[in-house]
Amino acid sequence: SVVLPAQKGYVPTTENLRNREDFRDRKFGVFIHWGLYSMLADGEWVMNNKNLPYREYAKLAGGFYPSKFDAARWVADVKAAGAKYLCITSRHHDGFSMFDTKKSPYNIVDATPFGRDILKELADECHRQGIRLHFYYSLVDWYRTDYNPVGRTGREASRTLTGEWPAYHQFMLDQLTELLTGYGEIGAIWFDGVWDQDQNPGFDWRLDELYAQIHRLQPACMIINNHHLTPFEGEDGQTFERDLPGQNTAGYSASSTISSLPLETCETMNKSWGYRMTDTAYKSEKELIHYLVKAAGNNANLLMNVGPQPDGEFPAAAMERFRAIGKWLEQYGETIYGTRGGPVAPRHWGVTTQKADRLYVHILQKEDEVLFLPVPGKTIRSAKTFIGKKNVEYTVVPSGIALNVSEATDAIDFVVELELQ
Ligand code: FHN
Repeated sequence: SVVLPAQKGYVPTTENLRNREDFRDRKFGVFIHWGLYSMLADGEWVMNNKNLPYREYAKLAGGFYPSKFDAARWVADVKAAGAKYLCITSRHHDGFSMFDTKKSPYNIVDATPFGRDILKELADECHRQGIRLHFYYSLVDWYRTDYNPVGRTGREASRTLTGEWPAYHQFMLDQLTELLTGYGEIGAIWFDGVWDQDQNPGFDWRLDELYAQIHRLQPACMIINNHHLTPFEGEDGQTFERDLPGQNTAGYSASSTISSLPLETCETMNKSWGYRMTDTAYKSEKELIHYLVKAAGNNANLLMNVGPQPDGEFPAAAMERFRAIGKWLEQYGETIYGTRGGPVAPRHWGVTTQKADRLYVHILQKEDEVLFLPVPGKTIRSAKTFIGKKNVEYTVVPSGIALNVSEATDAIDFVVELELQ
């Protein structure tokens, strides 16, 4: 019963609509969860999960010195993975700002010996290396005393809660202003945490004011809000956490629908967002590539997470997977980048993607010798293996196209390329 007013009467500008299509074309992004919590190596929720007193937790800042952080390296690694955008936590639920904010001393420049604005360094590199930059921004704050007291998380007895909500809202507004005026062109602001107040009847996040300010400062900037609901007016994209659109395995609200806005699925490479030393449960290269392909077949992007170490490096296991995906994309990128979900709904065997007159049939799991595509009325010029361009036999019938895929190999993704008439 949270009140979530939309940015009423929002009409996206031409630049915004262009940015949305550009976002869709990029298909693959890297999500970065990095903050003070990384030092405790137990995930980004450690403060809440371990009931850590916020004043003690804040002292981590005095020891934060990621000596190996190199923005150029990060962006180069993200590029080598084949990703085309990056979304980084500007401030997570712990309330620590990873940028040079003037609105609170609790930030990476003023409170750590490192003293560098890593968001600025990253922004400069992203702009230089052609990677689109998105900022994650938490609505929840476990540090500030003016954060609304009645929330689901982050409470701990010693904390004085004043609930001076308007001051907190103004703080967010001011910080968003800083993020949209000091870091060049921002592809998207990615909100998180609406759920923290969902047991607080009548609570109003006043998102409409935040949205209006973002669109006023950078009309092209997309607003994505990980609220797990059907998008509200004022939003420019829809994200699905650990879920392909419509799959609804991760608590996506039953009443929500898939919108016509650009879609994105975010997922972790292991099981954690923030760095967790004990989490070695990394998905295989094949699983991750399959997830990327399935996202594309569902007309969505994949935002794949990495949790950098406290020293500022990406974990070696993540780097291995980055390189593997990058290598795969070097070969198969044409069937992913710039495509949209194809005309055949995702199936057990795989998905289809489409770009101009090309239809790519991604066989992720070969089932039969003949694969039937229910695309009535479609005629094709040719059917070829994407790799090697060998002719694939096919039969066109009124209800669709039957492909002879008896020669499909057990490649990670066996792609048949159809040239449409
Ligand atoms: O609570 C956060 C979590 O720490 C992480 O940031 C993920 C990323 O999608 N979102 C929240 C949970 O919905």
